[in-house]
Amino acid sequence: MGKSNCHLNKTMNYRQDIRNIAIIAHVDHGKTTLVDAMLKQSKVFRDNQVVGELIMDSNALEREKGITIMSKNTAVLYKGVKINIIDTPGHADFSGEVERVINMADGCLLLVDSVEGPMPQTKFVLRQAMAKGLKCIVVINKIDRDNSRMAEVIRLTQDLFLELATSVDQLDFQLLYASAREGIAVTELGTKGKDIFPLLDCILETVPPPQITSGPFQMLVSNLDYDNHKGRIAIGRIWRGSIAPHDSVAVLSADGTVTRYEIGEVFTYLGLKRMKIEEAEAGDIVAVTGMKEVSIGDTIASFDLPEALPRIEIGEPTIEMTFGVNTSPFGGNEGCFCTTRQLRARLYKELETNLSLRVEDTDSPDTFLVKGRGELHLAILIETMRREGYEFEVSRPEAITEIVDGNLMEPVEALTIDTKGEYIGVLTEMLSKRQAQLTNMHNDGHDNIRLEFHIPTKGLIGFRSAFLTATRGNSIMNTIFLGYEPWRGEIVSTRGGVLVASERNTAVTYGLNNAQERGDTFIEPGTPVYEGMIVGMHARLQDIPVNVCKEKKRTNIRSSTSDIAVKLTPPVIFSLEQAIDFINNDELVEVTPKNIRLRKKLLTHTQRLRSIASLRQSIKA
Ligand SMILES: Nc1nc2c(ncn2[C@@H]2O[C@H](COP(=O)(O)OP(=O)(O)OP(=O)(O)O)[C@@H](O)[C@H]2O)c(=O)[nH]1
Ligand SMILES: [Mg+2]
Repeated sequence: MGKSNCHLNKTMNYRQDIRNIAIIAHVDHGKTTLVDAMLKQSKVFRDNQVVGELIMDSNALEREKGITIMSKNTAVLYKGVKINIIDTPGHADFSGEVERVINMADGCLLLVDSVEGPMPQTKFVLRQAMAKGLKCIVVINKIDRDNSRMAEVIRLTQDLFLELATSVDQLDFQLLYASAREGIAVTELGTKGKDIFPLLDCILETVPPPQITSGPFQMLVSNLDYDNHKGRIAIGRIWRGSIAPHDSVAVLSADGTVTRYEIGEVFTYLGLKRMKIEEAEAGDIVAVTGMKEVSIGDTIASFDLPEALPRIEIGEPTIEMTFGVNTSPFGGNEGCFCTTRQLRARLYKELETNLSLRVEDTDSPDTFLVKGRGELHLAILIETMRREGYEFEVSRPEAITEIVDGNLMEPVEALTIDTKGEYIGVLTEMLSKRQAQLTNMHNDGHDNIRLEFHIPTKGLIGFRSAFLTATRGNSIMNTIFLGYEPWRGEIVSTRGGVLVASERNTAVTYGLNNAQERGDTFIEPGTPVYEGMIVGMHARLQDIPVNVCKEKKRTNIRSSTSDIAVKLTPPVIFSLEQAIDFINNDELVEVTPKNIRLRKKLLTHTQRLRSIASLRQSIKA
């Protein structure tokens, strides 16, 4: 391959020794498990190396939740060809990750679960892949499941291609069947598979090798990493030329500035390792060090010819909430980083890698507005910060509205629910209160019902936990962003009131037992509480102050606390996501490395009464 310093003298070429593929699918359809199989069978590990499962889900939260949150690179060697693989998350809240990395690939594996079939996120990611012109291989996965509906799933997948294809050749896709968990893939249904190699062969045959242009170096930064010794690491695909340590490059940033750097080290991927190499050429996916300031979307180019590649486009966030310094009476006691300065720095730092996130300062110096793709997107950020030692408070998530031509517009999503006949009534009732409109209903004849709705994003906030309770965990829901539509008016909150601690002290069994006569409690005896902290909920609308610290008067010796303890119902303990889902506009979630507390914004009963009175006044006026 001839190298040229003159960009006018471009020659097109292909690198037969590389394939770049992204693995895309709806959540849980088996992407990361398939990557496991490819890694294990292509022998990138030592024979005795213990590698486990879902190897690419390396981050602690990913392992706990069993989902992929960030897309990651790996590579396998097969028949002398390096297949660079990009594993992506399937949850709609992290779809920004798919948009971010998909342009490194020339082809994609679209996984479809053999039982669930194409789901909302299957459509979203396939549309992304088609827009980028990726060559698609469809893998019907989980063929080992005994209730798989192969013919139906294939038909639905073909329908999806018919709907989304922008050219005829996109309709022509390779179809394989796999059990990622068993590590097998076959090209014909009914044949017995023994390994994953038919899939790797199919990748070599159908995914075009990277097309490269000769000329000075040019690469688009699609991901960033950080190493204490090496500093910032920029990851991306080389589109033109080659790169070696000590090369002189320019970083072209969003605002048009051009900064000169000397490349430190150059790495490529193999298995879970980054391998240091002397030179990398166009078509490969590499990681390079040496740049102090570089962001995702920037172009790194030869200093002789600093030409920028088109920046990565990411959809806008739909949900916002505030992150503020913890103003509770317990504020500053449990975290390592509690100040405005620390909170602000951490949030703005997140923007470097979390591309679909937005952070804005607000009128209040202690509070920041954070915008994301969904409740889970923001909840993962909160949980990550909490584990890093940050302490702060967050507000209820709100849908982000826009004014277009003088009209108030709000985000609307498609909601798909897979359920049983017995729940249709309760679900449609719950959803109509949340301004959802039923758009489709399908019964497969075995009482498996699929309901499809259009629902404003604001109607989805707090819906997931109510949904799980109402269907006793027997149904699955999925959402996908549709677009902005005219504002449909406020939704009346259906949540009941809360039990609010009336003094600062420690909760005791006797006090909690009294509180349980009014509703369900959230805390164990021995929990420190403060005035204004939410300690329970009840069915009626208004909030009730309760004294959970009240001890029984010591008059009757026989009634020891033990006989009361028997009566105490176990508390309802919220996860972080449930807590965020639960709170109303006049409430906050206090997040510390040790605790998640719920509180009223106004801590004293008098303050709250006054605020209600003044609200009534203003409504009257
Ligand atoms: N029965 C069966 N289960 C599978 C198969 N492949 C994956 N699974 C299971 O499906 C679940 C999800 O698998 P993952 O590989 O994490 O799915 P994913 O697509 O990477 O999920 P996200 O990254 O969160 O979107 C896990 O419990 C897997 O064990 C398969 O071929 N057969
Ligand atoms: Mg995954």
